Amino acid sequence: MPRKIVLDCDPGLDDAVAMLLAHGSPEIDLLAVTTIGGNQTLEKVTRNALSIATLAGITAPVAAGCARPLVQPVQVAGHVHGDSGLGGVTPPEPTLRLDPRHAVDVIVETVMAHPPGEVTLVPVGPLTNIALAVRREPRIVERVAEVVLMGGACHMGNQSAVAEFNIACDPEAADVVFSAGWPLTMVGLDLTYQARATDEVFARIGEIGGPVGEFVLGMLGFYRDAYRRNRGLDSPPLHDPCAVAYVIDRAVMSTRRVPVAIELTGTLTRGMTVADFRFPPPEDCPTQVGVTLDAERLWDLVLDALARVASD
Ligand SMILES: [Ca+2]
Repeated sequence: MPRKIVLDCDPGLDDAVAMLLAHGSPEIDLLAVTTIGGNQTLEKVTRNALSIATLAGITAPVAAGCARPLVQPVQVAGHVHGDSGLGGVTPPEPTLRLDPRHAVDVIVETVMAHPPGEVTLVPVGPLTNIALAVRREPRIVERVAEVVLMGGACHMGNQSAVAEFNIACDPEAADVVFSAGWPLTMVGLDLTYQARATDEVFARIGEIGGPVGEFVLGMLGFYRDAYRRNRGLDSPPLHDPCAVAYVIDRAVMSTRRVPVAIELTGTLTRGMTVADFRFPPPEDCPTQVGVTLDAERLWDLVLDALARVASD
């Protein structure tokens, strides 16, 4: 049975690949795509989600969520994802219509419409929609199969020295999501920095061709340039697909069970995911973090999925 997921995202270059990975994998049943302001404004990321859905033939509902975080002002990542949010690539004009419902309602309705333990939430952007869904319908916490999110970092951040972008965008929302008590896997920077799009990966994507292959190659070229410029890295880490990959195949990464709390007040550390590795985790610890990635396995999953989408 394919795993049913709701992908909550802010496309975003790596989000776009996460969408294509979910759509192109027979192990995943993509029930809905919900959007959240993050890498770019809500308006732009929602348009991007619709464009990617159009390009890939995704027919699941796409619904727009929150334009800004719960408490702090909005911040976007144009220096990484470009003014459009998809680098220098012009995606096709969307033909898919936006679902009229708010993303928070789509998340709640989708989870509640399925039997307990069936729907997995995969947030790969700031956590505002997910936090509001918990507040709107607390029963989703018991009802989901699990939450597998891209965000956070146990050691080095990217938005600050210790905070990762998705969590730093809306720490209060992250606090709600991390303390809810549902089974939660944090696929953080420690893990995703092992998912490097190397020259070999670029060459494999180049072989896919067609509109989908060209689109991904163009996007990732922009992304690679941004990481060279901003970080001095030749092979950029592709964060968001790692969370989707873990839903497809548990063997793609090792995990460690550990309590994780969100720092809300530190002047230098706000938005940090504080993972407490000191003791054996409590028996009922609901959170775990990704530790070691099987990069070869990840890229096989991504490349196979892209090839499937391209040939459809
Ligand atoms: Ca994202």
